Amino acid sequence: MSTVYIIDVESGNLRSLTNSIKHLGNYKVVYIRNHDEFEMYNEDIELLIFPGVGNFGHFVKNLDERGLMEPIKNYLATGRKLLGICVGLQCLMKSSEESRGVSGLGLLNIELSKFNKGDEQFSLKGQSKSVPHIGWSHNHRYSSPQVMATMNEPLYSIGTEDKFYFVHSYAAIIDSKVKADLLSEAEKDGWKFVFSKYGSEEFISAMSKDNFFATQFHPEKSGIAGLRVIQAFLEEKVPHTSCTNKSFVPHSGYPSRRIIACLDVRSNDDGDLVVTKGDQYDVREKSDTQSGDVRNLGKPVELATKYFEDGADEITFLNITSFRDSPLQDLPMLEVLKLAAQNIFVPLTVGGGIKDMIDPVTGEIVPALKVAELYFKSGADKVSLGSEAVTIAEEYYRNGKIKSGKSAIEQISTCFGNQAVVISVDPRRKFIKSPKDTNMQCIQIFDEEKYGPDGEEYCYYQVTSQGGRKVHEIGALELCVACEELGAGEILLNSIDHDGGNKGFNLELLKQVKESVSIPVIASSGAGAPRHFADVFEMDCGIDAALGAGMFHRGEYKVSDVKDYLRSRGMDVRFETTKV
Ligand code: 1PR
Repeated sequence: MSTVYIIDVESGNLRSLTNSIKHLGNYKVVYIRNHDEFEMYNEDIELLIFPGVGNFGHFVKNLDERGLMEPIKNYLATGRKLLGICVGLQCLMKSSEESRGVSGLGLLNIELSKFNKGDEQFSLKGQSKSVPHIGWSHNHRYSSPQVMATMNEPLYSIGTEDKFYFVHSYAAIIDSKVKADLLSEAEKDGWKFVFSKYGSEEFISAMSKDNFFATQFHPEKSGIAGLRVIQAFLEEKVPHTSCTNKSFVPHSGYPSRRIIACLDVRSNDDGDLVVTKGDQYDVREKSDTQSGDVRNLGKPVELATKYFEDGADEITFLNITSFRDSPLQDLPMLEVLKLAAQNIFVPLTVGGGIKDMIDPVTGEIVPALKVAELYFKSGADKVSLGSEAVTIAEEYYRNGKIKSGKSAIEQISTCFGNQAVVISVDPRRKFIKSPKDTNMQCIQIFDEEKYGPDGEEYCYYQVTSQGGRKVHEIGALELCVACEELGAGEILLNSIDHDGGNKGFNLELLKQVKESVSIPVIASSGAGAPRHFADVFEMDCGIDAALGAGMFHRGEYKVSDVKDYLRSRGMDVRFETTKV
């Protein structure tokens, strides 16, 4: 049995990486957390993985404090195998705009820069480019025709047909700083590069020299295509024969439309954890013949696995009764995540109860950061904050928009990266007679049939918390703007008015919010048919992810039906049919 060693600086989800390695064969996985552990295993290490998430400076500082920089440098010099992932690729560069004054390992004289929100390619379509870049993208070329000519097989099985999951704001972007000649010099020195594009910006997506290999994308989160890449690294074979170096073709630079399956989870009256769904957040059966029980639509892990196999690009689990305190080690979703992460190799988000909490057993205050960390260790890639985000945004406005640095959004994003923090918003429409009646930005209603019950011609979307139970004097737009400012990386935008209605997403609300933030917005609530997903993507305001719940749970449509439909409308979606 071979052993795979993984550098663990406790800043992310290593469970998925470990699971993907175990899924591929009979491997033992050992974590290396500090200098002493590195030295203890050093002579035995033949396969080393160096995964990184979050902020460049935070990650490098962590490596430094643990005395790992030198051992990694020395290891590389011996020519043994190493796979760097995401910030694990970035920190091999000289530096990053993200953390001025912090030096990486400096294998290449490259400074990473941030994606440009004002990308012309997006502006031409009247959209702003979302940053971070979150989603599934192609790789579209190797560095130069000369390098390609020397290659008979794709680098570590990275071909052009497959899409890989990226989540990052900074990259080795080929621009005036990272000039093409710098790369050709590196090529002469034996480096090979693979490039991807986000909008008009081209960046290094993977690179390799001798036994060293690194990817900006997350192979452990890239479905079957990603598993093949890890397998190619572990086994030094290239099993995917259908792509060749000749098959690279330029692609648009727009990530695929993401289809997310969402599972609202809670205990039913017998105490079993079930996936449920209602309308407008009421999840109890209503018909005369039913007893008012919690609607049971299946088991969380079974359903999630089915959706993964059917092509879901991400899975979201929401603990909808999180306002009831649980003992820290007994949070119901921890087990769900651990089991789900064993066989699901796309990003997993968990929400519900990510807040400072009091452990009812020990009476101790547990900070939200610690709660989030438990979820990351159990297999989550992102955590979603609902009620806590409302409290944080209210405080932010009360304090004259001054950041305290102490909020859960700021703390989790600093440690685990902005991409790891999703804000789940539960707004309900509020009609008003005049914009003067509120401080919130409102929407004018032009269609008379849609006026409020007393003929109101304006509305805004008033935020609720605790699953719609508590109403707040803050609008969805204002909440999202504050959370982006504080470091959130993505918005999951529900709409109580549309939830469970099967009549389509709330386009008016989605447009209003997306036009005010530059982080990605996930459309949620109301999906009842594949055409509803097309409606939201064709709105062209920059929304590239949409979520369905009830229509999938009730078996009315499969994820693949939605993707087939979108493809028939000329939209780019990820398809994956083969096994590793
Ligand atoms: O406030 O941080 O503890 O998080 C609680 C989380 O649980 C929030 O994300 C909140 O949206 C969610 N939640 C709370 N109560 C309910 C409920 O239904 N009673 N679910 C609930 C909200 C919204 C989506 C739903 C879509 C799509 N559900 O998850 O799946 O609306 O549904 P559809 O496609 O069937 O229309 P905290």
